[in-house]
Amino acid sequence: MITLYKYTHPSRAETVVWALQELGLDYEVKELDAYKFEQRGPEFLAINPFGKIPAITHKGKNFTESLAIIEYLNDLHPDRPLTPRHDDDNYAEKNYKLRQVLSFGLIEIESYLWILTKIKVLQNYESWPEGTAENCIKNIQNALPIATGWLDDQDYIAGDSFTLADIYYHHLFNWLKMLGVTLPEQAKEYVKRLSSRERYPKK
Ligand SMILES: N[C@@H](CCC(=O)N[C@@H](CS)C(=O)NCC(=O)O)C(=O)O
Repeated sequence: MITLYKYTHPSRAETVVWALQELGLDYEVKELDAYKFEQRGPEFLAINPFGKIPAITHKGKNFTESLAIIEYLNDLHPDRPLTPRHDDDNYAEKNYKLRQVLSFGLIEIESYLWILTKIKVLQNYESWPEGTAENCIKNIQNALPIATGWLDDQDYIAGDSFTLADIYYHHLFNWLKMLGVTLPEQAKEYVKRLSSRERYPKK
């Protein structure tokens, strides 16, 4: 049995829930209350010493980092449906595309988004020089046309089929929206389309 640790409120862990649903894997959920700092209690620190969710336990082992967890879950499925098939003639190119898109999102969008979150949402914990939020938004706005450009002639962010990159970019775009960053129309439509997938977790 897979145990997923998530918060009582929406967070990155929702990407893991979606992956579990897409893959049809059995799992149980343990919810932590971030406002009571349960992620920093000894019981959870034994699972993730960094004190962050999501984390999963499976076969007595602990797994952390949302994207790596999704890759692990995908590997548990005999068909690995969330990554390109190894027997595909264009495997190398398709896998490169997936890694390129993920790397771009992590470095060119999420890093700024994370700082923006620290400034706008978690003001009590850290202070950042004036103008940092504006710089973050500028960098994100520069990166967004590249990401949405990938959707010009394909339905999915890394190619012609649904991959774990779609789960990740759906999360990134929703996160941007939550912080008041204006999304290109194409990104809004993409989020709407993905949210209507049969296995998208219903709230
Ligand atoms: N790179 C990590 C980031 C994990 C992360 O920052 N999780 C946040 C919630 S979305 C968290 O647990 N923050 C609580 C804290 O820092 O105390 C991942 O993708 O799993």
